[in-house]
Order: sequence, then structure tokens, then C-alpha cells
Amino acid sequence: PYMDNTTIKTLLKTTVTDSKLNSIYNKVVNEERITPKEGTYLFYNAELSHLGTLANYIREKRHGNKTYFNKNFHIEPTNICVFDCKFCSYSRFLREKDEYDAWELSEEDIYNAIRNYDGKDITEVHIVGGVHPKMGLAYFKNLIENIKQIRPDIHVKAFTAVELDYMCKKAKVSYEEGLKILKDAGQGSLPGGGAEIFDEKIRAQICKDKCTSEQWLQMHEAAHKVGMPSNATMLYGHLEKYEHLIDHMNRLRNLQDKTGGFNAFIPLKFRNKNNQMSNIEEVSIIEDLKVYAMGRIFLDNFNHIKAYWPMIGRKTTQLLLSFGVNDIDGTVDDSTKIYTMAGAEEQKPTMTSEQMIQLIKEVGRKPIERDSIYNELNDYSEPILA
Ligand code: V47
Ligand code: SF4
Repeated sequence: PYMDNTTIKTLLKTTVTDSKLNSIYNKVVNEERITPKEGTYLFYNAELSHLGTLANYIREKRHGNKTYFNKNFHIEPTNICVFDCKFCSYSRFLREKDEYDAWELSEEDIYNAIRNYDGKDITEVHIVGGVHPKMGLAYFKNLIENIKQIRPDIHVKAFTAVELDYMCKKAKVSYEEGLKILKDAGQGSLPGGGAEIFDEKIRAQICKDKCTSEQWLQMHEAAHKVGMPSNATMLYGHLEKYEHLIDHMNRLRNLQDKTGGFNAFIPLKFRNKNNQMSNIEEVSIIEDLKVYAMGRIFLDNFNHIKAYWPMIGRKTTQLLLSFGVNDIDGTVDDSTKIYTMAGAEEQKPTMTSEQMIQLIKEVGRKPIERDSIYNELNDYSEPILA
């Protein structure tokens, strides 16, 4: 399905006069790793169409037209949070309440949410929320055990490194010990949130009081060590410069070399509604395409680049399938508020499997349902005959 590398090199050569760009392009096509300096050079100097061509080349070489999605739903136990990230539109506690009140689900609410999916073929529950001062390691261990009792076959993807760091500190256990307890309770993997931007100066300006970049990376390293895979996110389109995006991806690439435990990289576009950074304008779709494409080009040791459609929107998600993305997360089922409260594209983020399959097929790709660890479950590229 993909262009061979001679065609692609000829195509790029005939349209590029900058020899430095040309040599970086050649490296990418030859599957040689590019340096952070070269990555930064691409960010500043390459044309979007060239980045797209390269990212799509890598995407198709690895995955052909396959585009993964899963059937999942979210549980957000609370939006009460002890931290005060400037970009967050979701947390309550330190700030005044406004039209959206703080919420706190009871254990029973959570079990009912799980029971709600009885008999439905979902495979994953994604649990994340604010960092509530009263919900600790023991509470979540018990919660996961009970969820697994109700629905033994479900994969529990839960808790960002920020939540986990707080839980482990409060329980006075090491990251590894804390993660082992949760794994034994039935947790399967970690989502990628809380990474934001690793550059310490920018981090200090946007989320100074939560876990540090070093701690985020240590938590994921510990997770991989105890046998739980994870994802990695990157918040872009706020105060950062291209150098910071490359630095962020470079730290992830280094850790992935060491552990191989990351499944997917998920760039997250900063949305500016209802938060303390509302004065910052959101970046254009051109920047979105560029950041995702650069993710695919730079992170040569990540298998999957994921677009989280409730946040970036369905149309952009379709475009991104030609800019390096091969995974579009799950059906979600209107169960997340993190982005809707920040003014994301999707105010009612729910898509049925049929709609996801349609979205993927409309742009000529091949919809594959996966489980949480990327085993292929169903190929929906052919119509299902009754
Ligand atoms: O870490 C918060 C982001 C993240 C805003 O691993 C915002 O499969 C943009 O990480 N604008 C949490 N982003 C969500 C997350 C996630 C989502 C879906 C799938 C997976 C996965 C992970 O949401 C936070 C933060 O970076 N966020 N506020 C905002 N205003
Ligand atoms: Fe709390 Fe997470 Fe919001 Fe930060 S991004 S304030 S840690 S809910």
C-alpha cells in the first residue's frame, strides 16, 4: 500500500532545495533515527506536505491501512483535585465553583457504571480523575478488585502518573510497590496523562505543583518493570516552542529504548475554554498535523500514534490518519468530561462502533478492533453479512 523509498526520495528531492532538509529526509526514509537537533530543524523548516509524506510512509510501512480502535468507556471518579494546573478546566477544589459543580462518585455509582455494560461487548474501562485528597491506594485497590469481580474480562486502564505518585507517597510505598498492589488487584495498564510538557521551565508555568517530569518518567519505568504497559501524552499548543516538543519526545524515546513498555504516543492539543490559560489562542489545524507527523517521524520506537478523537474532533482525526496516526482510541460513550469542559471539538463525545468503522473507512483505511494491548480482535474492513 505504501510508496517505495526510491519513489519517495525522488519525490522529496525534486521539491527540496535545502540540502540539510534533504539529508534528514533521507535518514527518515532509510529508517535511521534522527537526532533532537534534526527534529528541531524539521519542525522549523520542513513543509507540512513533506512531513505528512514521511509520517504517512512510516505509518503505512508499519501498519498498512490498519487503523485501530477499541470498545471502551470512561469512569471519572471525581473532579476534585488538590493540584492547580493552569490549563485544567475540569478540576474543582482550589477554585470557586461555577456552572459545573464538583462531583464525587460513590463506590456504588462506579459499580453501577460497570454493571451498565453487562452483556455489551466493551473490552476496557479507562479510569482517571482529579487527585482527591481522600481517595488513596487502599481505596483504589479495593475498587479495582470489585470491578474485576463484577466484570472479570474487562481490562482496567487506570490512573495517570500524577494520581499514582500522590497515592504512593501518601501510602508511603515505592512506585514499584504501589503499582504491584494495583496490578495484583487487577489493573492492566496506565494511561498516558499528566506528562504535559517535560521541560522544567514551561512545566513550572503551567503545572508547577504536581509530579515532576522526572517522577512521571520514573512512574512509567516502574510500571513497565512490574509488567504494566502504558501510554505517553504530550500537551502542545500553549507556551512551548518546538524545542520543548522535541525535548519531550526525546525523553520518551530514551525511556522506550530502555523498557519498551509504551504502547502509544498521544499528542493532546491545548484547549482554552474555562481555564486559567484562556488568554492563549488555540493553535491551527496546520500545527496539529505537524505535531502528529513529527511524533510519527521522531518516535521510531513507538508502535502506535494515537489521536484522541473527542478532543481533536472527528474531521481532524480523519485527516490525521494520513499524518502518522494509526489508532483512534475507543468508542468512549459520552463518559468523559475532561475535554468537553475545556471547549473541545466534541461536546457529546460518543461514537458507536459502527460510526468509528465508518469514520475510518471514509478515508480509505482499514478498521481493526483491538484490545488494550493491541491484539487484533475484529477486522471490520469487509461488510459483516447477517
Ligand atoms: O494530562 C487537561 C489533558 C490529560 C486540558 O492514555 C487537557 O489512552 C487539552 O491523558 N486542553 C488527561 N488537554 C487525558 C489523557 C488521556 C486521554 C485519552 C486517552 C489516554 C490514553 C489518555 O488531559 C491531562 C492533560 O494533559 N488536559 N486539560 C486542556 N484544557
Ligand atoms: Fe488536577 Fe489533573 Fe486537572 Fe492537574 S490536570 S488540576 S492534576 S485534574
